[in-house]
Amino acid sequence: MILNTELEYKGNLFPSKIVSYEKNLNVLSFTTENGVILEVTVRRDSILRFRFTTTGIFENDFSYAITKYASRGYNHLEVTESQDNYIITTAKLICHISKLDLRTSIFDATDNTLICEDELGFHWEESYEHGGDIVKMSKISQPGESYYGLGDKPVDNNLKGKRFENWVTDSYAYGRDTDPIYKTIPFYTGLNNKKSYGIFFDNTFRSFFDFSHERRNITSFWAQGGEMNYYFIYGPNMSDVVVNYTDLTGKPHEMPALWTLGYHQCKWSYYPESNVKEITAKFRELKIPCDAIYLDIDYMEGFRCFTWSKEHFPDPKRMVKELADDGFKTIVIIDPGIKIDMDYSVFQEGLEKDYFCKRADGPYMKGKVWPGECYFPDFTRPEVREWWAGLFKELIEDIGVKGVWNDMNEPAVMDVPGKTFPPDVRHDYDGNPCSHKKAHNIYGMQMARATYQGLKKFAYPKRPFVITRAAYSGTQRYTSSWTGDNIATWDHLNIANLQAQRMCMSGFSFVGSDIGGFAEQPNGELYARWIQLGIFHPFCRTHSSGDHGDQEPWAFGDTITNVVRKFIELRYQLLPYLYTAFWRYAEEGIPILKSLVLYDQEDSQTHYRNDEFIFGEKILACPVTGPNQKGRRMYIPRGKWYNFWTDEIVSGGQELWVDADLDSMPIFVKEGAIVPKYPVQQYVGEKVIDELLLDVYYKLGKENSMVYEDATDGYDYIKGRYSLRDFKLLGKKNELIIQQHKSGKFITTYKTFKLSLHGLPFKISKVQVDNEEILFKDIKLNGDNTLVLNKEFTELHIIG
Ligand code: MIG
Repeated sequence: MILNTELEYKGNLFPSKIVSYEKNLNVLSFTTENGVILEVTVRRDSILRFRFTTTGIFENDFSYAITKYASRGYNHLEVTESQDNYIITTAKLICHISKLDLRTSIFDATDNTLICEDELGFHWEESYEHGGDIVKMSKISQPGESYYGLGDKPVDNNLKGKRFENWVTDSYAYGRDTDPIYKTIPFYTGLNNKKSYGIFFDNTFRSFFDFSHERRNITSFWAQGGEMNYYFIYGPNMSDVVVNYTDLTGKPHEMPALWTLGYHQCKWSYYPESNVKEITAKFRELKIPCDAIYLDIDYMEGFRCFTWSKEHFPDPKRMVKELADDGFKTIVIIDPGIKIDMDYSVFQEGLEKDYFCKRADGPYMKGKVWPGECYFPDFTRPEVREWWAGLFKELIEDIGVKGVWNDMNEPAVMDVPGKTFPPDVRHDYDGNPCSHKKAHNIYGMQMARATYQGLKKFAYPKRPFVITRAAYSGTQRYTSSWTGDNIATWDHLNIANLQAQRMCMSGFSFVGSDIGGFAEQPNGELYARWIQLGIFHPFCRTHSSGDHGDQEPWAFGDTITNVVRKFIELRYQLLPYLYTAFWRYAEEGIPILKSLVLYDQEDSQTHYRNDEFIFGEKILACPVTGPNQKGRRMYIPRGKWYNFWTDEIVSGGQELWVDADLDSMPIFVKEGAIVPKYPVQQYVGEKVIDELLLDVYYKLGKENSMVYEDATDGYDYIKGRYSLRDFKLLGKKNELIIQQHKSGKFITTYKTFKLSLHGLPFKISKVQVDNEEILFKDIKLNGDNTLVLNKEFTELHIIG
């Protein structure tokens, strides 16, 4: 990582010895003889922030990534000195700071193991080209250490041996190893000796990470400007690292409406109106569940945002209502480029109010996108975001559009080198004026944020729904996201799997890929296999560029249609399960998908696994990733698992062959799980749920499960109108006990549970509910090990 400039007289500069130290509550400052200041903030026992300045003064402390809702506070803080070090001790960490050169080493406070240690530590190089510093950090990579995270990088889970760049980029038809692509999430977790920590380098300039690539025993990161400013987050469980990173950069501000977790259909483009109607009608005719239909850029008048093509969509309000009556939510695309056109009110207003980005010397930032020459709002100004939010009034409140899709917000510019703004463009950066070098990576985030504010306001009392392509850390607070312009190939199915897992372990769970591939045309088999993967992604949408042929569930003949329907139906059955996982993500920051390493880091077999993942808490899924397969080998994590299709029980900690013809895929359920299911609906809310199915998987021993429900939309849940069921299962040789603890004030429409008992090792002779023996005729015990009973029990005994 010692990247010297070509200019010989420049090179790495280093802090010298500490000459003064100050402590201000939880903020510790160390000043060196050559004027470097290191400020260490103890945010929590497990989270330390390191910030360096080389000029003796810090910049205004401002971050788009860190949420004001982040938890703070620690149980213990003590600073001592040894001959060579200052020593910071919290309840979880011990941090040594070398008096000689500010290098740090961090240890686990409970057993003194070394977690992470600087090599050169902080150093910098003066930026000859643009001024300021190129700020650098290098750390020692322990033998056997693994690395994960970094957002949407299209590579295998374990990042060891690779180098990456962070610069948000429109990447049409990217492939494996293309770097950088759409998102910048400068957060990684390291795992060594069964202990995991995370580093979040909160610097929005173009940045780089090198994981033992240039030098085998060194991991480093650097940025082309700004401050060396990073958070060290300790686990030792990787899931706690991810949870704490998500706490720091924010959880979704609200639950998504349940329909947003349904299936979405998209194409570039469905138009005119008659074509949209044909598509939606076909879903209903073929009984393939679908909740959302998308309008890509052609719905507009000459690609002008916030307009409708009179020719193709003469009466959008009527159309949107008719679609809604049939259960379809309409989602429209909105790009950042505003067409230069004096007769276009959005342009006029933006110009009058001086809301568009400008070049360093004053002219507007002019760039070509779909509408032709455009200007671009400076979304880093609060008043511009507010204006932008206001523009959604008609679209949402009047016309009834239910979601907005932000594309091209890298920002993408056509026909120019670099495919984006030049570096001199100025931004307000919320009162911290700067160039595009600093604002580039957060531009799309701020656009999505402004869009979110508009939807939140005008969709009220319903919940907002936004999708974005570009993102920086923290964007998950406002919006969902997709992985951009992938290709209809088997390798891209693998990439989609990796990207969804990686985004989830980077704090951003509401993601999915363009199912089937955006560019080119999948065959039916690839499409079906991709749907099988896609139903396990938090955001589930088919999208394609359209010019390569049709990509609807029925486009590949009946056999494929039937497979696709079967899996989308499964998605709809699992909605309460997914909704519960989402609630845990929104409440606690627990990722919705868990790569096996995140699920069981102590099992070193998981450290290099890519294909298998845990969906929610209890379901193990693994896509089939190649053609002509009748099954595949996969790794089953430790513990016992039920084959979802056959109920056969397998023991984990080993690789197994699993059958999976085209109409199947490897799915397992953790023993002891209680999985809630709804009946198949063609769209969320089609049916009143009059019974909740609980799939109960017997286990000898204990297991907890949860079911979260609410009104599926709106904000009542925030006031306590939700229903949370906590189930404790205890299986004995001759008895199965389920305790239910219910909280929240929401009353579900159903009165009964239908329990489906899997793997029960005994024949039921007696059932007791809340200490009273229930006659079989009252609980409807069916011959197939299902039983129906009142939802209000607190303790159920099923006795053999
Ligand atoms: O330059 O709006 O990634 O999903 O269909 C292409 C047209 C612009 C790129 C998006 C894609 C969308 C397409 N857009």
